[in-house]
Amino acid sequence: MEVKGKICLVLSLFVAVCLVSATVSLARSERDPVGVCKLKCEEIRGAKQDEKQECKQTCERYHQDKQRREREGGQGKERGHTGGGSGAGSGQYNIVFADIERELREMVGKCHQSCQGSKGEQENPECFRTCMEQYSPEQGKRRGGGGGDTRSRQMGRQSGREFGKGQQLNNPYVFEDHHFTARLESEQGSVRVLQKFTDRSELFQGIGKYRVAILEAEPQTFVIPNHWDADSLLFVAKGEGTISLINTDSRQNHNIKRGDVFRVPAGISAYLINRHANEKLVLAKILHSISVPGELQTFVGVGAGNPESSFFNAFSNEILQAAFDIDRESLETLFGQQKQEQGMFKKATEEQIRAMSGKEESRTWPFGESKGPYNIYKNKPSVQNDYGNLHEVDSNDYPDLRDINVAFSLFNITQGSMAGPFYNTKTTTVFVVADGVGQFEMACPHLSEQTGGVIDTVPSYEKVSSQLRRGTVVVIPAGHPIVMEASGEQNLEVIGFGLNSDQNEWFPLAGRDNVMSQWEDEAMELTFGVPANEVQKVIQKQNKKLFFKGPVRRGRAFA
Ligand SMILES: [Cu+2]
Repeated sequence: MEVKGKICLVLSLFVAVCLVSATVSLARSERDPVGVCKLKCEEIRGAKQDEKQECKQTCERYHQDKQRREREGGQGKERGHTGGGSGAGSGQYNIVFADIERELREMVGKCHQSCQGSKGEQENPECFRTCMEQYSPEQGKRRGGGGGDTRSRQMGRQSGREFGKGQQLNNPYVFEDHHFTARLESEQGSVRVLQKFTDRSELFQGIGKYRVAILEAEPQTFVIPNHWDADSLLFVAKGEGTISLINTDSRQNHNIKRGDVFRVPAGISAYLINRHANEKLVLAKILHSISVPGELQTFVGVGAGNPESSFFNAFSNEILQAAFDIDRESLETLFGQQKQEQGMFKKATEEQIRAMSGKEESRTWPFGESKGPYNIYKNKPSVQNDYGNLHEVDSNDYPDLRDINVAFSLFNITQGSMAGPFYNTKTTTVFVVADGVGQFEMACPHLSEQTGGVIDTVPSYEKVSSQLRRGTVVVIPAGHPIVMEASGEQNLEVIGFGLNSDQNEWFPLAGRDNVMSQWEDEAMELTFGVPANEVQKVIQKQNKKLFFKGPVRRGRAFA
C-alpha cells in the first residue's frame, strides 16, 4: 500500500511534468538519472515544498532499490542498454520510467475512456488533460491513503473543508475572493471582475462569453461616465443609487434600490451615484462580452485622474484640437491637467447628490424595451414556505433580459434550512452569495469521470461541495443537481444569474412536485424494483416544495 501510494505520488508528479513541458533531455537523464528525477520534482508547477521533497526522496528510494536489486540478482539490467557511460547508475531511471510508463499507459487508457462521452482526446483535449491532472500530488496522496472504494466519499468530505479555502485542485466550480481582480479601484469604491470561466476550466465553454463583476461604491460617491464592450445586467444587492445612461439626444436617470435588476446595453455610456449618506452601494453584475469572447474592456473619456486613463489621450493633440476646434491651451485645460483625485470613484457633495438623484428622466430611448429597473420583489415569490423563498425574474417579466439571455433568481434560505435538490434544464447558473453562511453540494459526472470513477455501463457522480459565505461564487452547470443549505445561525441569501436562460425550467428532485411524482406506476416499479405504492409512500412523505428543514448537524458544520 505504502509503495503503491508512493508510485502514485511520483507518478502523478511525473505526469504533471510531462503535461507542462519536457524540458530535460534524454541524454542527461541517462547520465544522471537521480539528478534529473529530482530536477523534475523541482519543476512541478503548483507542488508544495514538502511534496517536492517527497518526490525527490522517492527518486532516491527508486535509485537505491534498483541498485539493491541489481546487486542481489543482477536482474535489473535493461535490455538494449549500453554498458558505457554512467556505470551502475544507468538504467535505473528507465526502471522508474518503466513503472511510471506502465501506470501512465493505464491512465491514458482510462482517460481516453472517460472522455469518450465528450468525443475523446482529439476533440476534447481539455477533458483528457484534466483527467490526467487528477493524478496530481493531492490525488496521489488520497489514492495512497484512502483506498479506492471510499475515495469518492472521502473526497466529498475533504472538499467541504478544502473548498472553503478554494484549494481543491480539481474543483473548477467555486470562486473566492482571490479569483477576482480589482479594476478601477480607489478609496471610494471598486469594480472587481471574476476571472474568465474558460481560464478556469474548459467545462465552461458554454458560458465563455459571460463574466461576473462586483461594484462597490462608498456612500455619496460618483462613478464617472464610462462604457464597456459588454452588455451588462446588474442586480442591486445593497444600497440605493441613481444610474444615468447617456445617448446623444437623451439621458435616462433611474433611481435604483436593493432588489432591482437593470440592464445597461454594451457601449452605452453611464454614470452612477451612491446616494446614501452612510450605506454602501453594491451591484452584482453579469457582463456578456460582444467583441472578444470573455474579454472585457472599459472605456473612459475623462476624469480618471491621469491623462493615460483617458481614451482621448491615445489621439494626437492636433487631431483633438481639430476635432474639438480648440487651441492647445484649451485642450490642456480639458484633458491635460485633471486636478481631481485619481480613479473612477469620486466623493460627491450632498448638493451634487441631491441635484442628480430623485429626478427620473426618460425620453425616447432606442435601447431595450423597458422603461427602467425591475424590482425582484415586485412579483410574489415563485416558491415560499417556512424554510425559505425564491424570487425569479425572466424575460417575460423584464423583456430587457431577452438580449442578454440571462434569467435572474434570488434564494432566501431560512437559517437551518435548505433548498433542493433541484436542477436547471438549460441554464448554467452563477450563484453569488449575497449574505449569510452555508454550504452547497452538487453531483458532477465530469469530475467523476476525471477522477477515474467507474467507467462502465452506468454513470457515476462526484460530490462537489463547498462552504458558502458572502462573496462566494459558485457555477452550477445545466442538468447538475444541487442543494444549498443555510447555517443554523443566519439566513442564506443567494443571487442566481441563469445564463443561456432561454426556455429554462428548474425541477425539484425531492418534495412536492418532484420529477418522480409524474411517473407512471409501472415506471416506478421497473425503476425502483419495488411496488409503486411503496415508492409513492416514500416520495410523498416530504410535502414541502423546494425549501426543507435542513439536516441535523453536530458541532460546527459551518466554520
Ligand atoms: Cu459536472
